[in-house]
Amino acid sequence: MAASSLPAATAGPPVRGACPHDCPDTCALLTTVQDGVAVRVQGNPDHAQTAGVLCNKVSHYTERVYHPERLLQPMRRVGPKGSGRFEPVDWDTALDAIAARLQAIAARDPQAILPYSYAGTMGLVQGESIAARFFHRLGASLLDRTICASAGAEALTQTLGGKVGMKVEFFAEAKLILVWGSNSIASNLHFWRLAQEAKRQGAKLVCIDPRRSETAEKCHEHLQLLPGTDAALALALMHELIVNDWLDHDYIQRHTLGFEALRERALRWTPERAAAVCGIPAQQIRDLARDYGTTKPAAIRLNYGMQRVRGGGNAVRAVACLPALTGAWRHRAGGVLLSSGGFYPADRAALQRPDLLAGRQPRTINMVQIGDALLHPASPSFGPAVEAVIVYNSNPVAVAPESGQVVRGFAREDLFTVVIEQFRTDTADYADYLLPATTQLEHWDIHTSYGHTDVLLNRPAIAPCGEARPNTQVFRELAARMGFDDPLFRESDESLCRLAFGAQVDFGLLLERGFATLDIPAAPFAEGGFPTASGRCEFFSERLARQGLDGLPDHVPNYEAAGTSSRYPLAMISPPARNFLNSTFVNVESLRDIEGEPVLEMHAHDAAARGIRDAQVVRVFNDRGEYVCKARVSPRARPGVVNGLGIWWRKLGLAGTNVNQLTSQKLTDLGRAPVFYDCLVEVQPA
Ligand SMILES: Nc1nc2c(c(=O)[nH]1)N[C@H]1C(S)=C(S)[C@@H](COP(=O)(O)OP(=O)(O)OC[C@H]3O[C@@H](n4cnc5c(=O)[nH]c(N)nc54)[C@H](O)[C@@H]3O)O[C@H]1N2
Ligand SMILES: Nc1nc2c(c(=O)[nH]1)N[C@H]1C(S)=C(S)[C@@H](COP(=O)(O)OP(=O)(O)OC[C@H]3O[C@@H](n4cnc5c(=O)[nH]c(N)nc54)[C@H](O)[C@@H]3O)O[C@H]1N2
Ligand code: SF4
Ligand SMILES: [Mo]
Repeated sequence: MAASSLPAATAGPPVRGACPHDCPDTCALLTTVQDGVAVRVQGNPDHAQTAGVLCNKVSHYTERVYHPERLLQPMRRVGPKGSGRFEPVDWDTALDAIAARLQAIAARDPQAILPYSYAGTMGLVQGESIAARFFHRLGASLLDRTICASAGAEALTQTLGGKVGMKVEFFAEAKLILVWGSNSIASNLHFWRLAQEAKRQGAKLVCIDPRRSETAEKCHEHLQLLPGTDAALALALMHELIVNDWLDHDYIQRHTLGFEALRERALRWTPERAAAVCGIPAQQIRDLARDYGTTKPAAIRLNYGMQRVRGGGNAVRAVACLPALTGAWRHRAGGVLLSSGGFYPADRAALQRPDLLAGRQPRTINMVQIGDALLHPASPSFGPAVEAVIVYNSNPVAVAPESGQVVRGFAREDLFTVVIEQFRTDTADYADYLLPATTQLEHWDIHTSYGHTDVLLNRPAIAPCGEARPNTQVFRELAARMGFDDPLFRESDESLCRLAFGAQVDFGLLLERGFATLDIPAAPFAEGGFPTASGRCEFFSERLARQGLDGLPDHVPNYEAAGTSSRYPLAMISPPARNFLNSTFVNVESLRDIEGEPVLEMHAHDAAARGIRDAQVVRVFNDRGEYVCKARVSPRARPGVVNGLGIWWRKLGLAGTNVNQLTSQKLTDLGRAPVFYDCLVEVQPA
């Protein structure tokens, strides 16, 4: 471990930490340690957003940390790629070999080396700090980290000026809440708590989701639209707001840009037209518009469900325009929240040091298209073939689209693959060297959130298990072996935690309480002041228009829209299973037991038409591949849409694949993001 001036607390009061997972709630943790062993992980009752409650997954955290299959020592591949056969080696042997190989490749062209990482931990330090410095100094290919949120992020940036919105705590005071594209009970539990509070105070809750999710069934209304049709719905809502004059003309005039153009566009979207596109009754759209236009304050929890289709960016733009039309922003319990990430003054450049590129401009590879990238030969436009990939904080073989291609890529015998992991995931099976990583209970980190606006500090509660090391330490040691001798490669984790916000956040307070609240006004856009260039909510985006794109939000149909193919008549979405977090936790037995087996939810009509009974094993397929799972004939699925709950480890599924065998590597309209829920399939009894 890097030297640190503060000892990790190992006895006495619970150790304050932060949940590392990719979840908007970013809970404050309290870990009870006895004799050096973490015996319990609980929510910190002093942290308002956590309120002493954790989800079921992280309540089971010690099972994950002390799991019998935790990787506890470095391993070297002995069997063929993908076989998962390894032999233990010591750290020095592994790091020497990796450094030598990377050096040899870098001597020809460092761009042949690709880092691959995402949000296994959301921590700023165990995420991209020393790792980014290392790859920048090396001149490796850059990774476009688009696999989750970049369509919505780009859409918000073009509309509101950044990843900003309502403060989550004020949803409790709203009188109308639209839960749009989110199964909050599964994936945003602490928001759901606030929505429940609002409900008790008389608020109406409306869910907009193709699936009758756990959340949808607990709302007053559910608009069960077809996947990828949210922009049409939002435009029809605008139509109704305009023709009924449920508009805040003063707010529009003073704080928005492009109303006349938007008005003209929206007037073309009658409820009838949208109803035909969305596959829902026109009256349901009219009723929602009346509620939205006449209830104050009205709040929208906009989430990721709608973004994972071709028109995901436009859909977010359309929805993000609504609160400015009605002036909902005037009230602290009005507006929209997609992500609060843009409020944080984190100094990512200080952590990641892009200046180490020293003028070089390596190519950028989109992580969504890792399958194609690994199989791409050298060419003048692409650059060198990828010769080495270093994976940390991610499980691409399970989570990236079109897994057939991803697996073929990782199976290349000439590809040098290093995986830094806590477990032997589907991706780990393809490693040449597999290095054991610490968990959140074993390392320092500092966290922003995309659901609230507090900063959280995570102190290690226990010593690293076995020979596991923090990501930072792995990259420090590789840097030393590659001759990168600048002191910035030796900076300690605690010092990186301090650097993340510099003087902007009181580090003493973080050490003492574990969290600090950013100073943001309760109703940040009550008087406009959006962080766009114009300072207004931009209905019309000049910036998009200059790129040759539509300046206004519009409905962009799916690449693979429901009902457009006779061979593959069913639209498949693959939202998360409640007891997993992406592909994390699939190997924790107590959680996997609750999920049972990989399932595909089907409407009774679609099942009957195919002679499929409940619990029958089925083949789900399209031109990209095939996935075997169990059919669950269920009212959660609407006719024409099947729900393949994710994201199982391939090797723990029924026939060695998961839903991503079927998804495509195509990209969204904005933000270069994946289209996981824009996917046509057919289903047959297996
Ligand atoms: N338990 C659990 N929590 C998680 C995760 C997890 O895997 N498990 N993942 C985490 C991550 S990485 C993220 S990004 C967030 C995601 O969190 P959210 O954005 O809240 O998304 P989900 O819960 O995935 O819910 C998406 C919902 O959108 C619906 N949906 C699918 N297509 C469409 C569409 O076209 N339009 C509309 N309106 N809805 C659609 C799905 O049926 C699903 O109910 O959750 C995080 N939290
Ligand atoms: N079909 C379909 N596919 C999807 C989605 C979907 O809804 N449907 N959702 C997409 C979304 S929203 C996302 S965000 C991506 C998520 O994709 P990923 O970010 O790859 O998420 P996980 O599957 O949770 O894998 C994270 C891995 O990081 C490891 N890890 C955790 N902490 C550390 C650490 O400190 N060090 C190291 N070295 N490793 C660590 C964990 O053990 C885990 O295996 O998946 C996407 N894929
Ligand atoms: S996964 Fe989400 S809800 Fe669960 S403990 Fe972590 S931050 Fe909280
Ligand atoms: Mo995500």
